[in-house]
Amino acid sequence: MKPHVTLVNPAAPVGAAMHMPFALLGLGYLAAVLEKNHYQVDVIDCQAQKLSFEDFRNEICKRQPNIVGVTSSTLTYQPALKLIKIAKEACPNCITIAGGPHVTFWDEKALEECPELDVVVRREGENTLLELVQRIEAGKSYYDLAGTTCRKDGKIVKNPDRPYIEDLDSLPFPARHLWPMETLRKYENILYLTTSRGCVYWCEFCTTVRMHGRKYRMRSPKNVVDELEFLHKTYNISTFTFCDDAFTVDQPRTEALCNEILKRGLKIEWNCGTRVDMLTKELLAKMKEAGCISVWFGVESGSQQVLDAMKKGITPELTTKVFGWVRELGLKPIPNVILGFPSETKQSAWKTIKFVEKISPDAVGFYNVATPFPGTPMYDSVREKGWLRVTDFDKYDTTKPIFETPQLSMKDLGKLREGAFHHFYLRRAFFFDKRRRFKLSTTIIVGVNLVANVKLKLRRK
Ligand code: B12
Ligand code: SF4
Repeated sequence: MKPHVTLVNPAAPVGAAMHMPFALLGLGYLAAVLEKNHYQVDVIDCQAQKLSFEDFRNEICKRQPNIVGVTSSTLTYQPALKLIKIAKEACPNCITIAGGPHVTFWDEKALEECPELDVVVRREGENTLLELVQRIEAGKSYYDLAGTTCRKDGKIVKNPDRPYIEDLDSLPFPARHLWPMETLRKYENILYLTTSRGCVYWCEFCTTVRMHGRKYRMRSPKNVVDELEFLHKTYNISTFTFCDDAFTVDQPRTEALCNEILKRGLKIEWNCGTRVDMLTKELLAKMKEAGCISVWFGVESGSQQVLDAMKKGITPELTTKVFGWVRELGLKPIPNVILGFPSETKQSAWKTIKFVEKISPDAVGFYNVATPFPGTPMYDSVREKGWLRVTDFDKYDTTKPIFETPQLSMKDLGKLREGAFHHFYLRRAFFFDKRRRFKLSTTIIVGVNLVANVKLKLRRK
């Protein structure tokens, strides 16, 4: 009998900062590969469907799958373990699998911490999950399966890594039809897709490059635009977000992708994220012509010393120059910032806050708190130095201080982040901007941020 597989996305812990729900690409790809191989597969997205643990129990009880695969980031790791426990109670014969950027680097610990968990799939999951399901179907053992960590005779066995998928065009498009797409579009009328995996940089805080490899693997422009066209026709949606960490690593490919969008006459709008050192003004102009409206950048810091400590490989001068080009062309640049990276001081943090206000006076700044995710050099270093103070992963949502250094306490870091938001929204330049003046949206943004900061303060007391 062909196994029935249920893939699960946990909800974030209560109180964690979270994005709008959407059809997750990781689970979407896994489901699509299983469907292509004629397996029965469905998705329970606890976040999108607003399911409590008890709702999940009822849902999984009804479905009685043979295999339950749960995804998790660090933030959703503990909820994921709870779901796995519930799944095993509700379907005692099912095989439970966990995958994603947290368990990839927490594999042995996850199996120790959760007796109900049978297998961890590390890194990219499509081929590993398919082979695992095929072996289960054939009644074969899977204890030696590349890319997994599992149990054998009461011991935890870590099998070798599986090579990455080189030909990304060979993958089917994510199985978004397994999500309640009409409900999701009420949250946001945007679709997400990704055109590459991996990155050529090696930033100290980054999980992605350690998950998907220090090599940029790309889908062809034709394959990407086929997906855009398919999504546009199927869901009648015209706004897209490219989730790639660095969309423009291969600039000729980005240009070819834009040309393909233009050639097919697709009337769409999109945004993407990239590095400031991987763009030219000409490429930005081409991107705009092809529908790009805004670009996210990992600005991270306004201090060269902190950027160097992060191994980010950029300078504030280059960031300023590229933000200038982006604005000149009428695109919206959005800076992503990390406050509190080891070696940060109050002075360097304020330098960053002022820097961001200078280069991006009108776009909302994203001030993340440096968060040491397992698998990164930052995590190892913070632990080795004895700086780690918060080990409850439910708090790892990048808004809460997790560690302190001799240069910066957690209390100061928390205050700096609050200060950054207050400063950003209460500047004359923002509030009295003629284009925005008297707008309800400005009042709401400022109000929401003030309330959030007051709540944060109260929680900390
Ligand atoms: C899109 C995105 C989001 C989206 C959706 C998140 C999601 N759960 O997919 C949103 C905007 C909501 C988001 C929010 C956050 N994100 Co985010 N996000 C990404 C991003 C850019 C792309 C994810 C993606 O689609 N990748 C492409 C797919 C194909 O890869 P994948 O998701 O890794 O899935 C593969 C494998 O992991 C594996 N796999 C995954 N699940 C499972 C399950 C099973 C059963 C199996 C077998 C295999 C398997 O197989 C999949 C296919 O190959 C990644 C970076 C990246 N490139 O991955 C960061 C990333 C996942 N995010 C990160 C972070 C930190 C966050 C936030 C905490 C930040 C914040 N303050 O908002 C929150 C936490 C959200 C949450 N619920 O976990 C970190 C996670 C680090 C960690 N250890 O947890 C990453 C890796 C970025 C980074 N630079 O380090 N994020
Ligand atoms: S450039 Fe971005 S994706 Fe690449 S290693 Fe640095 S943070 Fe990660």
